[in-house]
This record gives sequence, C-alpha cells and structure tokens, in this order.
Amino acid sequence: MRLDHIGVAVKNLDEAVKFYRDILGLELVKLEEVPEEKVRIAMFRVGDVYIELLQGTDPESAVSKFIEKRGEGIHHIAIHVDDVDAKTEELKSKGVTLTYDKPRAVSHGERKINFIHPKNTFGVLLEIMTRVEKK
Ligand code: CMX
Repeated sequence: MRLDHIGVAVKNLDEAVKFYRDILGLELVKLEEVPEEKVRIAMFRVGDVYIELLQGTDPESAVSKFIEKRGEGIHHIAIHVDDVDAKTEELKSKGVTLTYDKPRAVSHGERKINFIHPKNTFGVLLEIMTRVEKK
C-alpha cells in the first residue's frame, strides 16, 4: 500500500486552482468532472503523491454536504492498494463500514474506489483505490 493523494474540499475549484497552480506553482495533471461522485476535481502532482481539490457539483454531493457541515479543508486521504475488490471484501469480513458494497469505477474506468467510514478510522475518511492499467 502507498499514499496516493490527499483530497481537499473547496467551494470554488477555479479559484482554488489559481492558488495551487499559479501562486504555489504545483503541476496540474488533471482537471475533470467525476459525475459518479458528483464532483469536479483538479489533481496536482507533489513528488510521488497528489493533492486532489474537489468541488461538489450538486448540493447532495458528499463534498457539498461536507463543506456545509465542516467548512473547506482536508476531506479524505487515499491509499492505493493492489486490488481494491479484494481489500473491500477483506475489510467487510472484519466488520469495517464501507461506502460501497463493491468498489465503484470512475473516470472512464481509470480508477476503482471505495471509502472507509470515518467512524472506523478515528475521524478520517479513507479512500482505498486501485489505478487500472490502460491496455
Ligand atoms: N471526514 C471526516 N469526517 C467526516 C467526513 C469526512 N470527509 N464526512 C463526514 N464526516 C463525519 C461527520 O462530521 C459526522 O460526524 P459526527 O457524527 O461527529 O457529526 C459523521 O461523519 C457522519 O456524517 P454525515 O454528515 O451524517 O454524513 P454521512 O454519514 O451520511 O456520510 C460519509 C459521510 C463519509 C460516509 C459519506 O460522505 C461518504 O460515503 N463519502 C464517500 C464518497 C465521497 O466522499 N465522494 C466524494 C469524493 C469522490 C472522489 O474522491 O472522487
């Protein structure tokens, strides 16, 4: 397992991108909508890991609800695993609460993701994810 990215919830993605790219100087590697999760995201490379900015595209988005309740800031930490399907089953068998019964494919199948509820992790939303190799 390795750290893949840290997700930061923001109200205005375009404004936040101006800071992270233009003022801080990070490399923007992806700017896209992830309709499956009702978010727009911007990914910045920071060495071997990424910072992912997320803006909700719908009031019912988990990110919009998070900002409403807790304000902008760190939303989740994502750990890359070799096989997110197997990890999901392993964690379920250990009584862990996950958002999805089966991992969800997002970004045109580029990634498969699931989330561990913060009540299991001592207050941090943990994403487990596998980047699917393009054939
Ligand atoms: N980090 C830490 N704690 C969080 C949290 C987060 N991101 N989101 C919610 N919580 C806390 C709440 O503050 C609340 O705590 P209290 O009970 O102490 O008040 C508790 O968890 C329950 O919160 P809630 O508002 O009732 O929300 P839900 O339980 O309905 O949902 C969560 C919370 C994390 C299970 C849900 O948002 C989820 O399944 N998220 C995963 C999907 C997701 O976040 N998608 C967006 C990102 C997509 C991407 O990365 O591409």
